Amino acid sequence: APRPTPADKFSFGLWTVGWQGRDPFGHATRAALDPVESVHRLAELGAYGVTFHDDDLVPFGADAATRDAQIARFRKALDETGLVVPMVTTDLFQQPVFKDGGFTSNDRDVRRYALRKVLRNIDLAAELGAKTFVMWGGREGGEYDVAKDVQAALERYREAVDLLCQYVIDRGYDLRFALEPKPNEPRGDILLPTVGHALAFISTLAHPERVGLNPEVGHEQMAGLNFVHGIAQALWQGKLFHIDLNGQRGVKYDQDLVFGHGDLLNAFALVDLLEHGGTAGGPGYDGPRHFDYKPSRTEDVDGVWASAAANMSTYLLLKERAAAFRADPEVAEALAASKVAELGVPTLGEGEGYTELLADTSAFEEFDVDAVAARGFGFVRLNQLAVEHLLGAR
Ligand code: 3MF
Ligand code: MG
Ligand code: MG
Ligand code: MG
Repeated sequence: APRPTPADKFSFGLWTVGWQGRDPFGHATRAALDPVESVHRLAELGAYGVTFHDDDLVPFGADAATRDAQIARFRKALDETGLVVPMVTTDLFQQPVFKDGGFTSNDRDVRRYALRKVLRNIDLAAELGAKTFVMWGGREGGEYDVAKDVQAALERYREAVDLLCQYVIDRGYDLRFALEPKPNEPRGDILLPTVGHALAFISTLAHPERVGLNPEVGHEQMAGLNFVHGIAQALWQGKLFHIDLNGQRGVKYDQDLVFGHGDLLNAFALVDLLEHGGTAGGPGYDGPRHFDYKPSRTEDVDGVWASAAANMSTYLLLKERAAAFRADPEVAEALAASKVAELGVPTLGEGEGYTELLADTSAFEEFDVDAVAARGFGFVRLNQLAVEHLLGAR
């Protein structure tokens, strides 16, 4: 398998490789990892970046001296390895105080405390040179429809994000926010459950240009949605600020499998989209390829690093396969037969409006509905070529 290098821009959260395997039904199966060790191991494996929640790096409630010492150790590891911190995120979900959410808790004191916690973490993100601040509102939601005024909650969510944007602008930080949608888990229903909900929410903000998305493969697939479609829309709207790559097998709990260990064909199309963009000149993605996966609790510590490496090699293999797909003349011919590029041609001609369209008898009066309806698009042949490339059979 191809060997990853920093130029591939692979990054991992401390909480991913550091996951000890604790789940609602079972105890931890692995010892805790020191963030400093994780930085060294990730660098050896070829990653370029590491990300973290405030509480992954510094234990919640630690005093100022402990916090400073831990940050200093981490910085030293970054300097020694050359690893960067492209993104920092916030933990408003683990501590009991956030059991009904942070920005949208029914308790106003909790909301004010959550904002203070995040402001402090934003300072740290800027200090470490992060360009993206991710917010996953894992506890923003509920189980009981009568217990949460969702309109008020969205108002408070907006109030929080507006305040954080204003803070970043006033401090002159080169930092953008990325909201991470998820439909459920740990709450029965989480606010901003999908890419679409989050995009609509962003359009209501005071500084919408500062806020984009960090979609996760498994989160959209948990809702039965097509991740590639979600990413394509986020790119089209200029909102793909960051991405969480992993694997998920259908509508069930959040599996956080290795990238590609879920819907492999969708992962192939995703890498093709990120690397090559749309066929009609739509943009690709040049940000970090960030893995938000969990080494399964069946694995020992060697399995942790093997699974971290697996994410990167799967991505690189898919990238190779996607390039081969694009370079294959038979694929080019099948794409043309399927009129894939024709969708990039505007439906109306240059300077044409409805008057000209109404005057065009070839568009309607003389249009041969039956002949066109009888014509196949050849999509299955095209998809089979993709499968053959994916399987290394071409
Ligand atoms: C949960 C998640 C989160 C977010 C993280 C922000 C703990 O399903 O995906 O990981 O990714 O909080 O980056
Ligand atoms: Mg997740
Ligand atoms: Mg997940
Ligand atoms: Mg995630």
